[in-house]
Amino acid sequence: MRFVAAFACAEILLCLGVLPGRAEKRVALVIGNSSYRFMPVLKDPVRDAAEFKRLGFETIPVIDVDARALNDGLERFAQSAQGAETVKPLSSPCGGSVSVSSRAAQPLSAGEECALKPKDVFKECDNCPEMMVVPAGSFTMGSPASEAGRVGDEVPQRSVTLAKLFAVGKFHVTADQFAAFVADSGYDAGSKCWLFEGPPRNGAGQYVERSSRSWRNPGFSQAGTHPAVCVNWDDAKAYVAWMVRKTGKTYRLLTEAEWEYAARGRTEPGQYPRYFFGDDEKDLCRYGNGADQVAKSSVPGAKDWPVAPCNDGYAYTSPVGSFAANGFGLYDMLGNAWQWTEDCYHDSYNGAPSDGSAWTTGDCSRRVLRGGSWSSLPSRLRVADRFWGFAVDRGNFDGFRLGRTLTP
Ligand SMILES: [Ca+2]
Repeated sequence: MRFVAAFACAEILLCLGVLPGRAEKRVALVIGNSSYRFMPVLKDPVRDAAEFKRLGFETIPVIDVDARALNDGLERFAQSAQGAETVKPLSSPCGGSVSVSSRAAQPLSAGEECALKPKDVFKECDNCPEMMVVPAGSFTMGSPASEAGRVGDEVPQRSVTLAKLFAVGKFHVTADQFAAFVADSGYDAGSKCWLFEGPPRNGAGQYVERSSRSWRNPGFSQAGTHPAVCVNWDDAKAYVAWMVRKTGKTYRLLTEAEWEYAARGRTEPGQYPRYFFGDDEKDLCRYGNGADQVAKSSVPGAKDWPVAPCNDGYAYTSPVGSFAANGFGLYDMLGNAWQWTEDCYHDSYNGAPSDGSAWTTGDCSRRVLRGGSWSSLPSRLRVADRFWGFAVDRGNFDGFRLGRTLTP
């Protein structure tokens, strides 16, 4: 029996050889095609082929040829390698990377998806959100008893493992992106929304539901690059269903565990600071848009808010990506607009899944919101903080970002 090893293989260089000491025959197939868009190009396939020949390989060079000649080369290789036993390749057949700047906005091919690695960014249709690949890992979900501002629904702490890498919206879904969905699908996202309103004279404001308010007109001025707000959980799910129809891919909301993992930006269990960047509330204004000095001075009814001791420049929503990213390269994981997740709300983690999946049993009229918003005080911007909303309610502080399962 011939015993053949594959080694030194790049995407477009396939080589088989016989293990030392058991040599009968060595065969190398070198494919160099400079028009491959998604694969690293061999710098000098002609030299590579010559080098294999010098090493005693029967070499089949297939370099910049048409489909027929490529097939001929593959056939010759198949005949020469017939009966050979292949030992595992020393490099992955999915070695490349995918960059949003170098590819068209179209669904990923199987090869592109296979090649993804953490911090790769892709976009699968025009007007669709950019997706960031985050690594697999484990983390400690919930907050320790010692954490300032901690609330009772953040316990018990537990270790959660995300066994596979997955993709997370680099930003919130923006007003422009939501508009593209509405225009394309005819979806009706309602005309009533909860707002924070100040009293006619000085005094504390309150949250009220108003008609004639929607994502188009949330009660403050927005550019298309701001997060879509006044969207309820059902609206977010409708957007997700549209993305699935449009791309054929596994778009979805993030699970609550995935959200907290992605917001932490850490892949090891441990005790973490309150915010993904540390504990100091003064730094909040570098990493996100929360209730800050400018909100306190310009939002009617907010003059008594115990806001962050800094100025982030925005009283209401801000353009997505205006602040520094976290360790996974994700923007606005704290502040700007609360983010709907898939999970039904429970008032503790007793019985919660530990594999990163969504908790979808129990009372599902309330769904989990995470991350805080432009109107959130520093304690509500803690990564471990949890909030909920009725799935049917819209608020001008609520938005969402996408998740996507990756294959394999
Ligand atoms: Ca702010």
